[in-house]
Amino acid sequence: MNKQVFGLIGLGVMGQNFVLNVERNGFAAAVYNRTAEKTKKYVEGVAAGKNIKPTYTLEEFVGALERPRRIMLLVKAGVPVDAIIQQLVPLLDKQDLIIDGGNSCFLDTERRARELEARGINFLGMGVSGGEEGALWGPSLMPGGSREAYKEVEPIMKAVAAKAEEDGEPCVTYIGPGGSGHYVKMAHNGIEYGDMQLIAEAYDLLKHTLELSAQEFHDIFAEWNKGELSSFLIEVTANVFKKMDGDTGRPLVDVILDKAGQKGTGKWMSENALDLGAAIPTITAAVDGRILSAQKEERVKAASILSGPTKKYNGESAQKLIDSVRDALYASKICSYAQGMNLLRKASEEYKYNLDLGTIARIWRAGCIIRARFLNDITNAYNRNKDLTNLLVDEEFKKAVSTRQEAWRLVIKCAIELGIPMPAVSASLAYYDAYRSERLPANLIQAQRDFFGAHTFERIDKPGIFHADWDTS
Ligand code: NBP
Repeated sequence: MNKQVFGLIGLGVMGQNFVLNVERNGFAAAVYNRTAEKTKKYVEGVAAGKNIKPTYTLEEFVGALERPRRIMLLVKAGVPVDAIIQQLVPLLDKQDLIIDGGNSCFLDTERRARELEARGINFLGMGVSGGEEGALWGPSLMPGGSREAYKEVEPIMKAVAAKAEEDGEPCVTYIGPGGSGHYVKMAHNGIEYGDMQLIAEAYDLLKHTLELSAQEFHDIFAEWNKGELSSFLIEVTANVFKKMDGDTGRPLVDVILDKAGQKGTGKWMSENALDLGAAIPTITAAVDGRILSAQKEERVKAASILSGPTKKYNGESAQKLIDSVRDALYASKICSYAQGMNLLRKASEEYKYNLDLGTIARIWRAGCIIRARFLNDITNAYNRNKDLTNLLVDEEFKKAVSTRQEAWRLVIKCAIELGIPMPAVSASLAYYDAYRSERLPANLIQAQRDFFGAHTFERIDKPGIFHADWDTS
């Protein structure tokens, strides 16, 4: 009897859709889920009549697959991944491959790769982006682990991945060894946090200054989606403003509670950036923004205690302000990606991932949540100089920021005057101003450190390590 070429464990929204995608592309699949009813419902429902074999024990699942087996896990990240691996491994043969397609922490992936390698089992940690629609019609895939193991599934992954509009290239590439695939997925998600916060801040400023209607916001974001900001997230935002609430007749966005949730990948990125000594202030501001938003009850109390400016907006014309906010958003986005790519560069050195940053930007062009026209510009920047230290010093990005900085500063000035928080837009500008500063006030910090802790300092006029006797003038 013919065996199936691809096995999937975990029939959540991602798993169900991913298998349909695999089967639609001509690969026979077997599926297993911890809760059997879900498997039954799946194969009798959306998967009926397709070459998708249901299995109800792991033994049956493993027995249904051709060797070396290709098994992908799409289960909740964390303990469930270890639990499934533990149950699977005794049933597998050497050279079989396990792919963890969930949002696992890259450090867990490093550990699992070591443990499985020691047992002769191949392992890939693969970031999958694009949500349920992406899983079904073409996600962006970030596989990391052994290159030989990737070769075993490359034809399947290239077939199921999203294809870039510009050149039809599949949005998947071998990322690098160990946990690099999940590392890059983590960075993708952190950048996504940054994009979403920046868009929300742009909306907030315009809402408070111009008191725009949902229809006007729809029109503005739809217009922005035709230009340099063209992206999935701007398109989603435009469409959000069209949705009306059936109960109240108001725009749905206006009745949604202002408490943002998070599942941790943004926080992981900020934590890791601190570990590696990489500054990602825009992305961390986005994580902080979600944390502050979640403290709703405290904010409501504080709102009746603390005061801010009372003045009303009385600045530029509405159109000039809208255009300035668009420019501020784009300049901030460039800074955010500069930080994200810089973190990837540092991680590549630290963990020996040998990441190709231009190619990573290329596989984010379609399928994933941060897909955007702008990613072509990033790939082009790395094509011009593969050792680019920071996107901001690329000729094209330098121009893009400098032609927008007047508008960028105007928007932040307006936010400060009116007391409207724009933490991510402001963090981007501060990053830009700090990065372009030949001299920062760290001389004073070094003096303070030497004063109270004899931490020593270097001088600008001669080499060496110095300590001053601060008690004598
Ligand atoms: P969930 O993250 O909600 O996980 C549901 C699946 O995990 C079900 O099949 C469930 O089985 C299984 N599972 C759990 Br929970 N504990 C288990 C255990 N101890 N042993 C075996 N199976 C277990 O599903 P999802 O939203 O489809 O996401 C899957 C992965 O993809 C996650 O890592 C997620 O972070 C990642 N991801 C999700 C999205 C998205 O948009 N949802 C996007 C990108 C990546 P059961 O049916 O028996 O409970």
